[in-house]
Amino acid sequence: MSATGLLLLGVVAAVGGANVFPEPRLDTLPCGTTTMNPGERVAIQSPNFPQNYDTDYRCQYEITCNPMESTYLEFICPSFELESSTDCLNDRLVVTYHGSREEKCGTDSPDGTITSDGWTRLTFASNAATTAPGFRCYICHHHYNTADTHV
Ligand SMILES: [Ca+2]
Repeated sequence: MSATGLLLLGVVAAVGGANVFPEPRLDTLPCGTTTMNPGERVAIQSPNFPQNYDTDYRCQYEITCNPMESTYLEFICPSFELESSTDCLNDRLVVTYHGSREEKCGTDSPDGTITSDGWTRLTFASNAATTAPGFRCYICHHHYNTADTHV
């Protein structure tokens, strides 16, 4: 059985948009730094998902793909709901990649984000009051020159 084949099946199923999402046992990334290989897919999610996340929580993910200059990452976020606040001052997911830094909260999801190269840093932080169901996102690693995997 090919691990790559399973990953591709998962991607195809996700693109199909079916309710039946035959989710392979994806690694849910721990906080911290991760290196991905071409074609890989990982998941990140807020603590307790789909139950409400914790207050006073902070987690940073830094993901690097090699070779960084010929790859990019795509975020697919089927679920995204943080506490909504002006300028996302209360709870937020900060999505950073080279050339961009965005603060996401409420239902302003990073779904569909394409990074400029194979590097990103995501920081999820909540304050001392009011939580929400949070998020679950998939991060897909693509090569610029393999159009067949670019969905
Ligand atoms: Ca909050």
